[in-house]
This record gives sequence, structure tokens and C-alpha cells, in this order.
Amino acid sequence: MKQKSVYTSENPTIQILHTADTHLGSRQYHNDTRRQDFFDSFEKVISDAIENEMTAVIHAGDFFDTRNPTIEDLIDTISILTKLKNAAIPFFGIVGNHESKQNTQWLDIFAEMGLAQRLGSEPTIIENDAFQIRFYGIDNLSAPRLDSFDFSIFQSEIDTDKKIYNLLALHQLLDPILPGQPLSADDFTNPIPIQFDAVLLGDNHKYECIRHNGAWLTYPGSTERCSASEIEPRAYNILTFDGTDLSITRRNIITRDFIVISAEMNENDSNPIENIFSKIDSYSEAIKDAVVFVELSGIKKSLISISEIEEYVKNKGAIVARVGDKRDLNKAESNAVSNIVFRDPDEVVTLELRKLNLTEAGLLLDGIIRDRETAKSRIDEESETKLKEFLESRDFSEEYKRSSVYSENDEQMTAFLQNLKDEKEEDFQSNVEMPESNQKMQPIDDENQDSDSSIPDSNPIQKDERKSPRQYTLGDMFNAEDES
Ligand SMILES: [Mn+2]
Repeated sequence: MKQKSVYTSENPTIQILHTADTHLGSRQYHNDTRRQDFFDSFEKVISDAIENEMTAVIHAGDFFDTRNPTIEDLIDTISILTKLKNAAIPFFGIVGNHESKQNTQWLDIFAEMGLAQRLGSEPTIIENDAFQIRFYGIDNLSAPRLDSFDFSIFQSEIDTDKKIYNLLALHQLLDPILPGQPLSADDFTNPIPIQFDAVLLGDNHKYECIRHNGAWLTYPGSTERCSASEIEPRAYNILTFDGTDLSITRRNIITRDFIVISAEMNENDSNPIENIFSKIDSYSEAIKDAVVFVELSGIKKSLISISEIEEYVKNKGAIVARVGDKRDLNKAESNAVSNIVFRDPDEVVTLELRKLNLTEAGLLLDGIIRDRETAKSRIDEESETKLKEFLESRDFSEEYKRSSVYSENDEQMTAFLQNLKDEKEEDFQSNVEMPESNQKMQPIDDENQDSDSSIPDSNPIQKDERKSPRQYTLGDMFNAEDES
């Protein structure tokens, strides 16, 4: 049997710590304290693994928050992983959607440094005298790759008399633990000739653990709150193998408090700002060192300075203060409305957006990006899903022809595409393996033409290439414009 590594243990009982979605490097709310929080949480998990003498730690993806962690992020990460290495506890990982790079991954660098082991279709093994635990992993598969992924590469060879436990690390939203997702645990039980005892998941930030067809399916959840909607305590899993059973227990991580203060505005409020302040005062103790959201609701009648409220909350010791104004504009009296001073950036943005005449898709994206309930880490995925639905519901060919700016747009588009083609020419040549004769981007001559004669000559890229050399995803767009 081909295998990656074999680790042996003297212990009759083996314990594995399962974590995921650490999102290291996240500077949530543009706040350096929050960046440190994400590292502290991960460090806490690793310290627990060392103190409780875990045999290994398994990380199910989204180790980093982006594919471009800073050097500072890398130094802090190496420092934590080194503690684990010094305690002789191996760290197994797969690649999540967040840190995923084109080919070689961050995890490969840590593997090269002896700090991590990347899981794959060949088992990494931990064994004692009585049993073997085989670890497999699949990096995050985006929708197009999911359809073509070959699950049959996994091996099932049994070349031992010992009892075998099989574990799979996966970074996906998975049915039936999350009902209705496109990928189901049942989709790979047939093509993979291995009966898994547990599928150790990442991607979903909320803790989940169920039994399904003789296997555990479990998400430990993220180690820090990646959005205000992640209310439950953060956690990780401990798997205990005693040679007969596998049990999974949840352990909570103590993280920074998130507090939501709701303040409802009434018709008769004579001094609304003072009412909000006294509401905030009633949370006094809890506010210190917390991430605090003040949600305004009720009637939008009076002039309220959002920044004044945020300042007030910060002066009470909050490390982050955010105010959400959900007051109902429609219920307000018309003269009051005309007096509103827009201190809330969201309001200003909404007004400016109207002037921009964005397309429906543009507004859709803006809505997703600015929705406080959508974790920053989910924006890519949410956008792809929503845009896909939107695109599927449209017939653009008709719409384009009907458009009054058809001709001038057409010209601009041709110029734009030409430009793009020129810029990317070098890229194509260096990144794509092409037959010698096709390396220059020139219109195809007749002998190279085959069944694709339906593609017009004016589009040499498509014709020449057959497959796109690089797929630009929404994720690339967002990451390219990510905050500094
Ligand atoms: Mn994640």
C-alpha cells in the first residue's frame, strides 16, 4: 500500500484534536486586536492539544483567511506550529477555499519545514499495538472541480491484522449534516472504496455533529467569530479511539465577547440620544473589551449621530463599536426626514449607489458585501451562488440586442477584449502547456481547424485554447481588491 507517513504510539487509547476555519490573518473590522484574537484562539487550541497529550491535530481547512497572508502572519503561524512540533504532535491539514493557491500551497511550505503533513488520497497512518487510524483528505473543491473530481483514486488495501479506523478530512458544505447542499456524504460512499468512521469537516463555521450510515459527520466550527451572526460558543472536537469505539466530544474555546444592544426609538422620544446612552450604560460591565453592536430600531424621526454613539461605546472600553440603523424611514414625518444628517456610511453609500445606476447584478453584489449578517469569509461563495442564480434566470442575448447602447458598447467591448488579450498573452504562454505551433496568439490557419469551425475567426483565444488557462473567479476579484 502506498502511504504518506506512519506514526506509532505507545498509548492504548489515542486522541486526535479536530479543528478548522482558524482564518489566521483576519483583521476583522480592520482591527489589530481582532487579528491577534484569531491567533490567540488557534494558539489556545494548540496549547490544549499539548496539555492533554493529543496524538495528532487535524485541521480541516481555512487555516489562513486569505491566500496571501502577511509575513507577520506567517511568523506567528510558524511560532505556534513549532510548539506543536516540539511536543512531537503531528499536524495534519487540507486546503480550504480561503487560503487555496494555484498549485503549491502554504501547507506544502509547512510540510517542507516539518511542521505539517498534507492529507490526500494516500493514507497517513497513526498506529499502536492494537489498531491503525488512517487519515485521508480532499482539499476544498469548488463547484466546477467537484463535478469532475475522481473519487476512485482512493485505495482500500488492507495489509494489516489490526483493526482499522478510516477518517476523511473535507472542506465542504455537506448534506445531510447541512441539508440541501449540492454535495452529499452519499455521493462518495460508492466511488471511494473505504468505509469512513468519521468525516472531519471544515467550512461551516457552526459546530455540528451527527451520525449518518455508520459514520460521524462533524464540523468543529470556526475558532473565532468571523461575523456577528456566529453567536454560539466556538469549539473544537476531540476524537477518542480505544480499539473498539470511536467517540467524539466537543470542547468550547473562550473567545472575546460579541454583544448586541438593541435600542428602539419611539414616537415620543424627546431626547433619543440620551435614551440610547442609558441603554448602553445598562450593559456597562459587559461592554469592556467586547465587540459591541448597537442596533437602532423603531421610528426614524430624529437626527442621531452614529459616530457619537460609536464613540460613546468605545469610551466604555469596547474594542470595536458598530451601530446599525434599522429605523423605519417610512414611518417618519416628512419634515423630519429632510433634516437627517447622514453620518451613517451605509446610508450615504445607498444614496450614492442610486446615482450610479448600477445593474441589478451590481446591486446584488453590493447587498451581499455590505450585509452585516454575511461573514466576510462567505462573501465569495454567496456572490457566486447568487450571481449564478441571477445569470441562469436571464437571457442576455435578447437583452443585449434590445439595449440602446448596443453599437457603441460593442466597439468598446471589442477594444477591451483586445487589450485584455494583449496583456494576458505573456501569461498564457508561461502558464499553459501548449503545442509549439500554438504558442503565439495568432489566428489559426486552416490546417489547425477541426470540428470547431463554428467559432468565428475573430476569437483566436477561445479557438486556440479550448480550455481557459486560468479561471478568474469572483474570489480573485475580491482578493485583488482586498483591504490593505
Ligand atoms: Mn471558513
